[in-house]
This record gives sequence, C-alpha cells and structure tokens, in this order.
Amino acid sequence: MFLARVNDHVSTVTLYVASDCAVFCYHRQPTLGLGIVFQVDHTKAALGEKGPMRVFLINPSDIAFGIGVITPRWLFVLAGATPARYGVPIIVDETLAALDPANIDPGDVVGIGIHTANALRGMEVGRLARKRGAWAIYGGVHANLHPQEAHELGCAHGVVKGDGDQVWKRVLADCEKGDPQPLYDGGRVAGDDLSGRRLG
Ligand code: B12
Repeated sequence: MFLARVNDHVSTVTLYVASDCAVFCYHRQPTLGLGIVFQVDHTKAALGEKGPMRVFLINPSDIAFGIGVITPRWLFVLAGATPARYGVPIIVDETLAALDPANIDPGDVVGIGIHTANALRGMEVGRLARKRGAWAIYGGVHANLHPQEAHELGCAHGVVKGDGDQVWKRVLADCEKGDPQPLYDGGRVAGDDLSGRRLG
C-alpha cells in the first residue's frame, strides 16, 4: 500500500515508501544514475489500488542477486513520465527479484527495457505478460537497434524507438483504448525538454 511520498516536487529524486519497506527512488536527473530498491513486495495486496490499468516497468534478468546492483535509469525516467492517473508504476528489477507473472492482470501495461545482453529474458517476460492478457511494450537500446525483432518473435504489442520520456504517455493512452501501435518513434528529447518532476 502506498504510504508516503517523500520530497515531492524536486528536480532529482522522489522517494516512494510503500508497505513492507518497498522503496522506489524515482530519478529524474539524466546525468545521475542511481536507482535503489531495497526490498520488494510485489504481492497484489502490496501493489495497492488498481486504477484504469497498472503499469509495470521491468528490467529483465535471468539471474536475481537479491539486491539491485545496476538498476537502470530508464525505469525511473519512465516512472516519472507515467501520468498520475495510472497510479504509481510497479518497478521490477529482475536482478533483485524475478517477476511474478501472477501479479499481472489483463489490460495492464508491461514496459520492458532491453539491451542486447538481456534481450532473450526480455522476450520471455513479454510472452509471460501476454499470457496474462497484458500489453507488452518494448524499448531500450536493443529495441532501438532491432525494432522488428520483438514483433517477429511474437512478444511485442508495441515497440518504442528512441527516448521514452515524451511518447510514453501516448503509448499508455493507446493501450488503455486497446489499440497500441506497433512502432512509436520517441525521437531524441533535448535537454531543455526534460521535466524535473512527475508529469500530470
Ligand atoms: C550508463 C551506462 C551504463 C552504466 C549503467 C548505470 C545505471 N545504473 O543505469 C553501467 C556502467 C553500469 C553500464 C553497464 C553495462 N552496459 Co552500459 N551504458 C550506459 C550508457 C552510457 C547510458 C545508459 C543510460 O543510463 N542512459 C540514460 C537512460 C535514461 O536512457 P536509456 O537507457 O537510453 O533509456 C531511454 C530509451 O532507451 C527509452 N527506453 C529504455 N528502456 C525502455 C523501455 C520501455 C518500455 C520504453 C517505452 C522506452 C525505453 O526510454 C528511456 C528514456 O528516454 C549507454 C550508452 C548510451 N549513451 O546510451 C551504455 C550502453 C547501454 N551499455 C552497454 C553495455 C554493453 C553494457 C554492459 C553489458 C557492459 C558489460 N559488458 O558488462 C553492462 C550491462 C549492465 C546491466 N546489467 O544492465 C551498451 C549496450 C549495447 C547493446 N547493444 O545492448 C551501451 C549502448 C554502450 C555501447 N554503445 O556499447 N552501462
């Protein structure tokens, strides 16, 4: 359950404190790269009230270390770019703990960020999400290099090329309508256009 939001409206860090010490650190400063998840409780009870749909943001990994070692920054950038009406996005860093697909419901959106080294697990995560009736959306450097691949492997409903910052809310709106596009071009977001806080 969402308990507190610490340090609201800041340019760099917003802390979300949820039940059982799940702590999400939303980082909006593109030049800094620390994402911290101390302990994760992804049970449905802990995930809190469901809005129109839940938004999952997943860093795929075949191996869970029990601690998030290099939690990538895109998770926090996209969490910050998720309109508030969809609730607090659920960040799953699989280097910390593997995804439990049972937490995903039909109509949820599952954003999967892949580089080449974790692309295979990323494809598996997309298949798991689709089996649960969720929308599987890919982004990240590997999806940027090979935007058709996740479609050809039957994993993606949509792929985002380029930066996710601004196009993400459109992707979510399309999923909500049940009509995600196969390919979105997020382009390159200029430094001046980066938002310092969560978009409404
Ligand atoms: C910083 C960095 C690191 C840091 C990461 C620190 C951290 N906590 O994040 C460190 C040094 C740890 C690192 C390690 C590695 N890195 Co590195 N890294 C980078 C670097 C320089 C920047 C990445 C970054 O943080 N960008 C800022 C974030 C906010 O932007 P982003 O990741 O591009 O995400 C945006 C979009 O891609 C998109 N997006 C991303 N994911 C998703 C998901 C969805 C659903 C959507 C819609 C959009 C979306 O939206 C985001 C916001 O606009 C890039 C090069 C570069 N300039 O991109 C290489 C780069 C990503 N790394 C690379 C590699 C190879 C590695 C390693 C595998 C190296 C190794 N041999 O161990 C490891 C992998 C670590 C791991 N387990 O993930 C390669 C990847 C190549 C490839 N084909 O996949 C890159 C591209 C460098 C290169 N040119 O070779 N890396």
